Amino acid sequence: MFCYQCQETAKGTGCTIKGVCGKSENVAKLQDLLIYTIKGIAVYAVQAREMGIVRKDIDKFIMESLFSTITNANFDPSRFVDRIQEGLTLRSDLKNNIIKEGGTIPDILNDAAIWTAPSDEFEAKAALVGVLATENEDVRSLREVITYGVKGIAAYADHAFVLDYVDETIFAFIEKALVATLDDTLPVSSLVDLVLETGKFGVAAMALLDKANTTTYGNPELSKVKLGVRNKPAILISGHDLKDLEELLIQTEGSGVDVYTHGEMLPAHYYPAFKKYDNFVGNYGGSWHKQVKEFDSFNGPIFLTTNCLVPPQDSYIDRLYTTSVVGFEGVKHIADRKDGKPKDFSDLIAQAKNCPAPTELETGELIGGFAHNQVLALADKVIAAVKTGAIKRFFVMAGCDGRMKNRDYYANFAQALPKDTVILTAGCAKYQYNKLDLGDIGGIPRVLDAGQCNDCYSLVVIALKLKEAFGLDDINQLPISYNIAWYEQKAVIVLLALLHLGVKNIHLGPTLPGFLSPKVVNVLVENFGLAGITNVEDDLKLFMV
Ligand code: SF4
Ligand code: SF3
Repeated sequence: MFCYQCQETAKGTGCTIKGVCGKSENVAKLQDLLIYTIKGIAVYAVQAREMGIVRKDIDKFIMESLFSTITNANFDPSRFVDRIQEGLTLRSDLKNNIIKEGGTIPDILNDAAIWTAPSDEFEAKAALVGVLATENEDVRSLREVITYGVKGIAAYADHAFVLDYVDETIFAFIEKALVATLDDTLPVSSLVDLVLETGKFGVAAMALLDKANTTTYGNPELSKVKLGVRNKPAILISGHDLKDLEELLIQTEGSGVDVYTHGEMLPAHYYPAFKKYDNFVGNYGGSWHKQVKEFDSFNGPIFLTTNCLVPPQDSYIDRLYTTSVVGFEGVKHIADRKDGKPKDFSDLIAQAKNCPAPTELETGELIGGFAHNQVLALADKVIAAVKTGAIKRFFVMAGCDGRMKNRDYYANFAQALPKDTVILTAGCAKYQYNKLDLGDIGGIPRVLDAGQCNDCYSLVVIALKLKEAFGLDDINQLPISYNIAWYEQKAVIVLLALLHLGVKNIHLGPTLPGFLSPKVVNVLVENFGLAGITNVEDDLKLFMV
């Protein structure tokens, strides 16, 4: 196997025996083959689209397949075998569709569009089509940046899709980009352009999801979230899917079972729509990698709606449930919605009733909900604070958390920041510092949490509004520094989105991606001032000049 799509990849260069994330060789290969399969489907999808044939089933399949291969989403080999088989069937169906509508299939097609094999030969096929099949390291690097960016787009588009928000141009781009990664004639310069275009569609996907979330559940607002527990049995929900949460709250209401959030579901507490549920108690624990300890002491059922799932411990595996693209062998899976009916959580609720209440980990509360609408409502105060010098600088410290010890850089950095600075955050990176007492500036908290990783979009909206308010021509003239932490492929699309918007001098850590070749790093350094991190002291000096 070879996988280097996440920040924790072995030695910073690639997992070759088993994933640091726990992904087996078998699953890694099947994921490679699934990506290859959807690239083949995309070949026909691009042609079909040119003929005016738009197939929702194809778009959905490609989107969900991409999402299922992101880090910590699905570890179940049988799900990938099924998906590849379904993909091959869909591919011939789409091909026949084109022929039926009068289209001509070219005589020479990429192998991705024509290969076929029985499932017992999938692994052998996968070995020929993985990441390393592209020999030139710069071409490979650019192809993978595009592929990982598209995985991030797919994840966000999928959340919007669940809420019935769809943008056809996003699907068209995903398909075009996938086909481009098969094209050996494409010059490096075109691949670089495509990387930036990927960022453009990352912005589109995040904007779409923002619209879907805020239209459906209201604008996030300044909220206090409890960290303690009550003395009632409960269900813990994690991941990013708000519709799953809504259905769970409806079904648990009045049942005597409480609901708590974990990891990236924390920002759900900021949405007005969920505040009416008395049994929606608070947030339990920290970011995704803490789950191996915290799921045990939660005592009740745990429901994983999206990434990040880590291979479960025996102590709670029988209380774990997955849904949609998430999966793990031997873990119960909640079936998708069918015929307009909600998902069925009766098994979780029944199990919860027989479990003890959660063991308390901490007490107190967190403050959050500073997405664009809330921050803009405070704009006068914020602008005045900048003008008087009470706020000297903003630090965007959004992105992911991770299990490696060197992530404490972010906690130390947050603590070392001068008291006249404000942290803007989104994503699970915040767990490194959101429970530190960093105080406030004239009533404005020093950590402003916009929400989930996709809510980085909010931070961009805020930056653009500040640019306008200060009458600046360039977003880079604002007193904002970017010290972003990344882990998986949603963070890749957040980075590409920021680059597309013209944000310069982003610092990315804790390490630069292993999938960036030295030459590609140079392009990003020269054109965008991209940099890594060093140590808190030196980085602070650099940022505060
Ligand atoms: Fe390794 Fe990350 Fe790939 Fe898992 S997702 S196999 S940790 S590079
Ligand atoms: Fe976190 Fe997995 Fe990236 Fe959504 S939950 S930011 S790592």
